[in-house]
Amino acid sequence: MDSQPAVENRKRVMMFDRKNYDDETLLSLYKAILLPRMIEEKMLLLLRKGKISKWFSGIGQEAISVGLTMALEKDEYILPMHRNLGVFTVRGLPLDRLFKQLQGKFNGFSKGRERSFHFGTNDYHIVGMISHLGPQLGIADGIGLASLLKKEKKVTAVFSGDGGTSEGDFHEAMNVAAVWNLPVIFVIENNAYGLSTPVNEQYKCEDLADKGIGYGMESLQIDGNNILGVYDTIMTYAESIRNEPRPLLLECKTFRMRGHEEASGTKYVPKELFEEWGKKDPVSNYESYLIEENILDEKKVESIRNEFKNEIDKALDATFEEPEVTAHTEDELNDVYVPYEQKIINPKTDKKTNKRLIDAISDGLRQSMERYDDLVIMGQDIAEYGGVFKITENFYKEFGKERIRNTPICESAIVGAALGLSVKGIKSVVEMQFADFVTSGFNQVVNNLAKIHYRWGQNADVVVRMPCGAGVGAGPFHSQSNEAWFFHTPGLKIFYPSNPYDAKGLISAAVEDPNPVLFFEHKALYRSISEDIPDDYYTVDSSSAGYVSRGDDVTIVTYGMGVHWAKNVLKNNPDISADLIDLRILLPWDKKTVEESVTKTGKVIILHEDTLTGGIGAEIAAHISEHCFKLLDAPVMRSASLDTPVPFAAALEENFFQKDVFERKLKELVNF
Ligand SMILES: Cc1ncc(C[n+]2csc(CCOP(=O)(O)OP(=O)(O)O)c2C)c(N)n1
Repeated sequence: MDSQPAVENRKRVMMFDRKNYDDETLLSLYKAILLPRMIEEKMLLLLRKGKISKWFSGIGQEAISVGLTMALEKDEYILPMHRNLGVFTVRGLPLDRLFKQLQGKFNGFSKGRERSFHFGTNDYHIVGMISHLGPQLGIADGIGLASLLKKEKKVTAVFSGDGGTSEGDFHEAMNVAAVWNLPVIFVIENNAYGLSTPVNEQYKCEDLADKGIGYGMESLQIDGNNILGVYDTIMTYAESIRNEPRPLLLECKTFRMRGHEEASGTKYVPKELFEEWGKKDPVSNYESYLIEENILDEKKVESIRNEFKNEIDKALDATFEEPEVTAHTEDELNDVYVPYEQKIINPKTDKKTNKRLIDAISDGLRQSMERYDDLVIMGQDIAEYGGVFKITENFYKEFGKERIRNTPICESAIVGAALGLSVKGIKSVVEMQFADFVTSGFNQVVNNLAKIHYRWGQNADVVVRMPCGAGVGAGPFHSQSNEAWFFHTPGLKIFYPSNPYDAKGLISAAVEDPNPVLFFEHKALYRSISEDIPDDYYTVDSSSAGYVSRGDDVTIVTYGMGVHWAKNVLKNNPDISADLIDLRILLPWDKKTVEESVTKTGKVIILHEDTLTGGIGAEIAAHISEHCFKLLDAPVMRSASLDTPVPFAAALEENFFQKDVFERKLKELVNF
């Protein structure tokens, strides 16, 4: 550790304006800012003794977390970052539970699964960060949107560091909040460094507050070390925003008085800066001010300190007394998804209409909108334009533009916003214009939607619709089958219907499911297949695969377009007697049905449109080889598209699919 000047300047250099705030308020602010400081001082001691592992210090920045949290109402959401201990202490989280969280104990807030402040708690209206910093901001948009939709007159506040403002997520979240007039306060804690990077290497504009102008939102810069200033600013703006919803960008100038984290040192920070900012210490300046105002005296300071010291020591004792967490595999696996037992809903009448796959999805979505009167659909061009595939055509007339929301081209912020809606108990469907574009929201899907339930028990009640697949001459970026990217991520569900009946029943089932579902829709099937499907609302079993045909010689496991390719090959080869299994649900996939069939046939081939290497077929093949080895009469085979990007020209695209290879391999397998 580098040596740093102590922060114990009793001389006051900061000016305070108490306005009309009474003594009691001023004193409560003092207590609120002192507690996190004392906790941190204790933590730093423990760190040196090796009793705790890592610490991101907020010393010198406490006025921001504390002033803001004190000013907001208790049920207004705050989305803090890694230096915002004050948010947690002001919200009144029991200290022993908070310390247990910081120490990875079971009785913290994440059963030992998360580090330090990477957790949330709806009891205290806090949504914690993930390591990636920026994705927080989009979630705040969703919570703000929920407040608007519920007409709640509430403000949401979200934090970013100066470093975090360089992320695309910052831009997207600000833009969405501005366009939608969301009641969100974006707080930048500008503490001069992002890890070792000084602000002049982070951004080019004069002040970060200036960025607000570009987004068309109000913005201002304040002294982040002045607790009264922060408190008063938030009090004033929060009240105004509650009544006239709109975003605010608030840049709080402050300084990071310690290293990025304790082990990383501060060699790169000029000593003079510590001296300069040490004088502006937010706790000692405010304490001196209150003493001058006769609201505090040395005796009272001592008694408050003693009280806090006892509280902290007691909570730490309880924390260290709790044994280290023990692992129970079943409990770990059980918390990946929010517990949910699907109740399959049958159509009320026998009435049926012939529908194409695209109409079936549209039908299921419309009826889901009727069934869940707060369900929101978000996507690019989905309102008046009806979406590029017209799946939501005219929806806005029936359900309004509040619930059928056109979005800016901000995939990350919108998936984040969907998670924010879920925090507030609102279901949502996000339409990716093309499944390919999910890459721009990838982080939110695999790190936020997928992991949040396991991390701290919050579900992500979100469906992401994924128009996918090739065969439409659309080239490498409008044709991909990218289900395998998500198949590897615990916490997600993947539905992939191959026919109109399943498509309607599964989109409805996806909306019913409180877990995050990626819903794949093959574009080339949208208008090429149709069948009679129920007019009424219904859901399809979302835990099992389906048999398309039954036979004895061989098992074909496939899904999506593969089902149609396989059907065609079997039609042309009536002598092959095959169990054709349509997986329908790729994650978690139905092992039982596949194993049952392989037990009968002893031969299996897995077929998919996605490319071969690392595809879903690889996992299924590995599973069968491991668990059904003794039942097999031939090697497990796979057939998939070429390991290349999807080409544009028709002849190349057709070759990419390698359909003839499937037919050849199938025959080889049957004759093995
Ligand atoms: C996407 C991403 N890139 C890099 C990092 C590594 N990292 C963690 S914190 C940090 C600096 C953040 O700086 P800033 O946003 O200013 O917040 P501060 O730590 O100063 O409070 C970096 C680079 C990360 N967590 N996430």
